[in-house]
Amino acid sequence: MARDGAVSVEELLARREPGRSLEAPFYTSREVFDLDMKLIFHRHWIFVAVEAEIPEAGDYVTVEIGTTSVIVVRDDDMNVAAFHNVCRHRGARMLTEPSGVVGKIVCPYHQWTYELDGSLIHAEHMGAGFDRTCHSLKRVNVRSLAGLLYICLADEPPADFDALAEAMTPYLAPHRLAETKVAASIDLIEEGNWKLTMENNRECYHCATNHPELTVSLFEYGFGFAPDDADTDRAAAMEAYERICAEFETRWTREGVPFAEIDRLHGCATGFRTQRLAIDRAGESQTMDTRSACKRLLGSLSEPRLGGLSFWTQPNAWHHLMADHAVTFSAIPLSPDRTLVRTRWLVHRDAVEGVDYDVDNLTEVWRNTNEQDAALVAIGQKGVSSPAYVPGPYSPYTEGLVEKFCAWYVERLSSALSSTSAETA
Ligand code: 3BY
Ligand code: FES
Ligand code: FE
Repeated sequence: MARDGAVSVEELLARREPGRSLEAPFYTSREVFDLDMKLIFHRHWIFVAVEAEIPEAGDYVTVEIGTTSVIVVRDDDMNVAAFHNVCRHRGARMLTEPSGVVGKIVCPYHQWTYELDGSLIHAEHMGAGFDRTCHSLKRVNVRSLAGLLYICLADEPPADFDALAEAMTPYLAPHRLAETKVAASIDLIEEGNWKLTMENNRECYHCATNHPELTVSLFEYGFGFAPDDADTDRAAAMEAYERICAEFETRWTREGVPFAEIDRLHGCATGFRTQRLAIDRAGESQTMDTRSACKRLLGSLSEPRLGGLSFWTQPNAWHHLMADHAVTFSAIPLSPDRTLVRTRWLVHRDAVEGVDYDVDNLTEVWRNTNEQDAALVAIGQKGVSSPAYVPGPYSPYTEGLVEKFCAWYVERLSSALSSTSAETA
């Protein structure tokens, strides 16, 4: 596959140097973007929503991945189902709002009507020989991971989601995300390629100077930091951090919440990583005073001082779960240089706004942090678009997880391209 008569994407992948950022076309070219949509976003498990957005039968959200629109709906049996948002008559998009509630799915064009299980129950003027059963909505694979909803647009989704679910369910379960409600939700469009959004998320090299609100609660060592940084004398700070971690481990053990790091960020289709991390000062939450933002704790947790469980999935998500609230993030590519970052703040479903929590206080840290990250991604995109850009080296101490993101991406795209060319050979 030749790109503008220049180096092919296969060649760019083959010559990618581990430990350095990607070459410019990975962030700027339409051809790579289209491959990303086809081979990454249409073939892997993508985090798109939370169960709390669709608590009742008929509640739905629509999700746009490139030109593909998906309806994620709570069906009449209270299960989560997902369908292509494409009418089986002449293909019209049926639900055009980002969210809502429906009794049945009715196409606005000629009123073909579908049950929430996707079956077509009404289609006027189609004649005696018309078989409704052959015209159900096309299903999309959907899985709830303890309340986090992942879809996969491939007919045969990667089977290793089961391994992810098995490993992660004990970590997520105590927070009972399926019993939360969405207290706030913000969509932010970053002016950068989705991989710049993800790379930025996978390091905290930039935190100390760019995130004054986040660094009130966050220990930079937590985020994939490899000790023994030859440049800095951190021995005393690391020792203090380790003492604090030991205190948290005692509380985590008492509370019965798993905390050991799991890192399967690459080498598999459904890459992920998790780690329960200490929080600075009061130790409770990613808030401006590091105390719980919500009085009602999640699930049956009784100890507010639990730090936060961080959970990252390839290719497009990260989550932070504390004792009192959780924040979920998804990145959805819009174009080679634009990415939607959707953030949702979840609190116990019985928590009362104004009594148990204040939305401004709950959202202050990540509202600001997201804006700061968006500005960083935008300057990143501008820089990599310059002819002067050449891939630069990652820090071995603070950017190990960025490398793992890129390694996963290069691995997945290369293997998808080689199987695609084998199929067409
Ligand atoms: O949310 C995260 O996981 C990363 C790490 C610290 C900053 N950040 C956006
Ligand atoms: Fe949907 Fe005709 S396109 S009813
Ligand atoms: Fe950041």
